[in-house]
Amino acid sequence: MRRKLIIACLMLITTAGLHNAVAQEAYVPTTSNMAARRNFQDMKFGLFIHWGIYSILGDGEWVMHNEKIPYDSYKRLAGFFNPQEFNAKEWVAFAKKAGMKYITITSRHHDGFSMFGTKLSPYNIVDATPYHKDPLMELAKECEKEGIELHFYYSLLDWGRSDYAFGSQIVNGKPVKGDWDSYIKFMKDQLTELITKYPGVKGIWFDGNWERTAANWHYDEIYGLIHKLNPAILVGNNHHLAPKDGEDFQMFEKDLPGNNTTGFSGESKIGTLPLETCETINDSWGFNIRDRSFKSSKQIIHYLVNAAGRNANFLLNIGPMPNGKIQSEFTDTLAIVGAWVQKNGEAVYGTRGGSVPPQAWGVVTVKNKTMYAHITDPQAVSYIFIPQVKQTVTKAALLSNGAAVKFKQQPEGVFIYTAGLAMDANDTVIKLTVN
Ligand code: FHN
Repeated sequence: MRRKLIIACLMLITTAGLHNAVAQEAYVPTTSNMAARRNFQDMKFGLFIHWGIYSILGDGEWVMHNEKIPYDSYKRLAGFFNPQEFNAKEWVAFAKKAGMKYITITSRHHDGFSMFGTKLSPYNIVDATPYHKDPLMELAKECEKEGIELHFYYSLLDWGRSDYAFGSQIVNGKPVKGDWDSYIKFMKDQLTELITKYPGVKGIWFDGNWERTAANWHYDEIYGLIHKLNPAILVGNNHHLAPKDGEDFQMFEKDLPGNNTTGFSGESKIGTLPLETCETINDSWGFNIRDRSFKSSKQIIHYLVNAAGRNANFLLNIGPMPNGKIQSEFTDTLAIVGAWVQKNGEAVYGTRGGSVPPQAWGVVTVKNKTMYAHITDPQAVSYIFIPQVKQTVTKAALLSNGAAVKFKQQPEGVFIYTAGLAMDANDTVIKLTVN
């Protein structure tokens, strides 16, 4: 009997040891995940959408917090949210026309309101609004039909739920108030809904870690669950830190990788994962009725090209209005961007950047045996110099009209002579064939 007991104990210890070893094993992405990462990098341009009940107030997605609106008062907005003019077809067509290949939309932001039909909280668009419909389902179906990838933004931070207990002190990885285990379970259950109910979801974009840096977010369980439900789903987290185990892409907020003008990216060391950078079309994420700091089509094209040259995707944000429409300033500007991308997309989609560091005149993207020099800042010189070109350049031509461009290759790089060339006001692309 005693011997049996000792053997049972030994077995338990060994199993626990094995279990620990498994739990600590580093994440190994599947083949399907690696293919999804490559596809993600090929897409290059995405539409970010911040949309929620806050749009009614026309003051951005932080309005509840910034204006110190009590949660119970803020919640009343749900009763007025009735976006009768929302049309998934129009949104997807708008993204496609702009040359975007994927959409990342807020499924739940920091206000805790679920913009999808969830069974896990009555505070959602189907149950708590007179609209009673699920726009994310409509969007998912339309995206799938139109070949646009859909990713869901998901806030880790929640200003209203009692189990999250916003403002609570964190001790031993948990808020002192609230019920952390219940909150983690709630998120896991909602993520399961998002991944299993909505067709064709390809990515989850987390945000809000920065509010509770000392908390144990149980990412091993959360990321593990997502990859168990669908190994190809790309997980990213806007924690403003170096990538963590289990993540599939790294994002930067309002800064190109390597820059830190906003102060968010001080600790965002660039890792080896696919990169994405997000920026707003004006100065706001959620609809802001007073914000008229619209970026020009040229600024947006430059952002896209500069991201591509740094090997990153560009996720451009808009905040739709409470009626479900996208304001004309955005549609007009993005139609111009789309026309440019239509002509020059070859030098953006499917390319990789980073083999040549950014130059004062612009950046370089590469696809197979072709290099694209993007001259976004022509300056007052009659040539540009591309350093570190190891392959032999056999031909140089303007992408826009195929006209031959003079060049000279030296051991330290290639000189491209631009005098007399038909320059593009946004970005003059010189196509170099290399072998
Ligand atoms: O607080 C959010 C903000 O509302 C918005 O969602 C952006 C998007 O990158 N992320 C947070 C700030 O880091």
